[in-house]
Amino acid sequence: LTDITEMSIWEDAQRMLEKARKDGVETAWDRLAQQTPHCRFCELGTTCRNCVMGPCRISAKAEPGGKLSRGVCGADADVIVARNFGRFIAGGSAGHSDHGRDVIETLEAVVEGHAANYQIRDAAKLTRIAAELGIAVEGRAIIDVAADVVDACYSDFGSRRKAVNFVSRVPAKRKEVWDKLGITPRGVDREIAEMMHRTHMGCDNDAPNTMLHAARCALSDGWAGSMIATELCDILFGTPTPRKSTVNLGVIKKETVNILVHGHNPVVSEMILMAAREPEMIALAKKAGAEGITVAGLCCTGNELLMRQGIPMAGNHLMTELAIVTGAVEAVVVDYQCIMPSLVQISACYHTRFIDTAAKARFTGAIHMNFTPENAREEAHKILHMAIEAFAERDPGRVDIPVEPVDIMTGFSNEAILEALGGSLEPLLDAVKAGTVRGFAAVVGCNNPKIKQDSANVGIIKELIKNDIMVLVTGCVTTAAGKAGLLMPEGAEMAGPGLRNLCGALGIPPVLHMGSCVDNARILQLCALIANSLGVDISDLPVVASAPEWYSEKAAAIGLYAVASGVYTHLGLPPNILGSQVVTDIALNGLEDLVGASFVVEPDPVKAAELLNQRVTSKRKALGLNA
Ligand code: SF4
Ligand code: WCC
Ligand code: FE2
Repeated sequence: LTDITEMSIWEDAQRMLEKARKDGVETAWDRLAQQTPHCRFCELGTTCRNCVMGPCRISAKAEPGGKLSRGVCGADADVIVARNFGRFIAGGSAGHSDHGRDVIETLEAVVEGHAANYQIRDAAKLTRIAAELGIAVEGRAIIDVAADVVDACYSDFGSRRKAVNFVSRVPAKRKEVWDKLGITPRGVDREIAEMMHRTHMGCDNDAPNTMLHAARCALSDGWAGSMIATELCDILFGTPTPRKSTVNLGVIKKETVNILVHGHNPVVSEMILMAAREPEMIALAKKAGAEGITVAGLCCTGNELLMRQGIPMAGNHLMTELAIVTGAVEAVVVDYQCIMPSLVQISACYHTRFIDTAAKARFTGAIHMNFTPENAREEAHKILHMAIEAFAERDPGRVDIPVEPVDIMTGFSNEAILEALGGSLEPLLDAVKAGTVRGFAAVVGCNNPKIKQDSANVGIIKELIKNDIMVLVTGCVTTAAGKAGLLMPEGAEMAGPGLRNLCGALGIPPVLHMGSCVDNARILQLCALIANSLGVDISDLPVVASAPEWYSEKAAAIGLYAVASGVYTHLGLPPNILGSQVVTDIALNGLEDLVGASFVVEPDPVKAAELLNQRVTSKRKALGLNA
């Protein structure tokens, strides 16, 4: 891969890739070329390192029972692939859920009175969630209610429950499916630890059984870990409401001190933004010769601040390296997840300060700030000072900001959607029944340098809206959709007639931004709300999902909890499971019989959209609606 026009569909990316070459900066695409071809055994999922009798590998050509068909312990390809997949899912579930736990700890610090800079910004939502969790709210101080919510959320992580709290949101028919299979999620840490246990040598040596637990583990992420992260962040930072912002590398301004926030947990980035908006900081920046301070987002912490505060988005996963190459970034402030360690080296090529903030996600060569709910404001101030200092070191001769920003709309929480509809889902359901909106597709996930950046993300969305399927985006697909003009009401011109009319009437885009990756929990909840109001299961709805350019363990966990919740889910490239026919069959077919939905793998965006469209059609017909 040497042709820059084949690496990304975007002008800002292509221009920065050229500059990176000129500046001697290595990117993920360069390293992918060095790593290609990848180890075939690992690609197929048939290597095992779970004990030191190995490592073992199963030959793709091995006859059953023949040479190299089993590891030293006797595990065959099916067992090894299922175990590897199970641990992959456990990793992703752990990421989202530990993030959720950090948010609980922040709310707890507020309750205990030692996090002066955080507060309960949405008390009404806190009361609503408390009532949902069966906590008394009448006549009680909000802080006491919050204390009980903290306890209830912590209890979802342990071993004392038969089911996590928000299973109460799940349609009855779905609960029956889970109970019958024994995959109702009980506790987040429990399901993750059990996955590690089962995949130890000599435990779960039956691939289908391991796969079922992988589903349970993923469900504990979607309906507890991620859902808690979303709900408690709304309580702490405000429930998103529709607002306007901008996107692409053009949001980085020549004239301002530029700070990029990257990672996932808004507990850090909210404080950076708060400090950057303080008049004394802005005055300091002006004294240093800048016109002001820009805080722009990368990946999901960017999505969190975009949804709630309307900050501009500089880019998604594969733009994180390229954003620094503009030469106009004073500081990159990271928390955790999806942060390429290469950013430390790239920052060092410019005047950029690379600052990590989490004890659990440190980067060799970074400036480390130990952020806690207690010291957040002081640490944020120190970071602002560093960024302003760095501004003086910027070399104007090396600055290139390649494009003008594109306008976007954001902030479509379920609460905001309901409000826009006048307080009830009925108008939307009527539109679905009439076929104005034929169905919904959640298009989510990452970038992966194996795929031309955002070609599939944008390609699939465009095809879906043409077919009057309303698209919901989260995570890194957001930036892709935004850059393509799909997050503005005018984007509806690219939609089919039904969706175009509806968007025109409501003044909304055909693609709704619903948040970060943990905010896929919002989409789960929306599905449950729709299913409950129709008295059906989620798997009966004309709802589909897609992760066209996914790369991470977390994305796989999201995909699996979507499927296990009844949503047919497309992946643009397969997980490393193809070395087992049994596991591959379960993922692509077997799950359909078990949970009423399955995965489908298709690299071509047009073909993928057609498969999703067919699914929507068949679900509509089964509900007795016009196709
Ligand atoms: Fe090999 Fe079995 Fe050990 Fe895995 S668990 S490394 S297959 S001996
Ligand atoms: Ni979520 Fe994927 Fe982005 Fe990371 S931030 S790259 S998991 S979509
Ligand atoms: Fe994310």
